[in-house]
Amino acid sequence: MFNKAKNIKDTYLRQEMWPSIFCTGCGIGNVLNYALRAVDTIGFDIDDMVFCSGIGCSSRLPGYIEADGLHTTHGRAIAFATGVKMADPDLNVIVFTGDGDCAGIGGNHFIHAARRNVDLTVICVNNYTYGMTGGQVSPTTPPGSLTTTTPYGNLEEPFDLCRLAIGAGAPYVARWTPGFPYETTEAIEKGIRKKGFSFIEILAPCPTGFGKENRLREAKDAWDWYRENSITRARLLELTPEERAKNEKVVVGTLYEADRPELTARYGEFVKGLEA
Ligand SMILES: Cc1ncc(C[n+]2csc(CCOP(=O)(O)OP(=O)(O)O)c2C)c(N)n1
Repeated sequence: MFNKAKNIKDTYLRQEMWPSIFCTGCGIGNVLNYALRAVDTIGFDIDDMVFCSGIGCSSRLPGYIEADGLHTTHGRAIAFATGVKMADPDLNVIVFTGDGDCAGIGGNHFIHAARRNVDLTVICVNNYTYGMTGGQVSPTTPPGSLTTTTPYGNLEEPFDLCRLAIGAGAPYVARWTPGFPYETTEAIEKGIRKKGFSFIEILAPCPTGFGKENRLREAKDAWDWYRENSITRARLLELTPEERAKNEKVVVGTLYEADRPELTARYGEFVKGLEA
């Protein structure tokens, strides 16, 4: 359990970056808080960590952390992170990404890193939209939603990012919303500790981009919406098969855990074999 009293801001953040760029009611700041509390609980030396990101509001997060970071190009966070981890497997590498960054332009890097099982912790802030560029439709926008590029409602089916990660081979996959602070923090902690590709999707409100078009502009409405429209996996399993089949809520919780050989460890063994 994390230390609630600890002043995360003074301990881990670049003071000169304050205040943040995030809009009122945005969930990205919560994600940063939970991620740093997970790091703090594990107790890694921050100098042994690298925070990577692409482009987007969520991708601004490494810039706030007093640690090494790579704020790269749109969609390429996981590719850069893979390079960092392969070059120095002793580093603990965390990726902050958005739904557009991760599953739109970066979709191929995402599935291949999961397939390769590179030891990365990918924290994807899914706000159902391209937040930074003004609220366009993204690969996770729910059908029917209004966005600046779907003014009559989104006609496409969205990706389920967690199912995509599981299908591609990720050995640790979890989904939460910021309304579950302890569970989200614990999921990030587990993801960091996992030797392999960990994917933690955090559904987070974007009141300015997605929210303004979909009656979720007020922070309270958005937070209520996430609470009312999500169900924990544990609760879902308590329902009858008939009730479960009718469930339309987003399932949150640990969605998959397995053990698979990790790439940098395999590569290290391979190199040792050559030297022997
Ligand atoms: C190659 C490239 N294409 C497009 C853009 C424009 N762009 C910048 S941020 C962004 C969307 C970010 O959305 P997402 O990854 O979901 O993050 P969010 O801002 O919602 O956190 C886009 C399309 C870019 N910077 N580079």
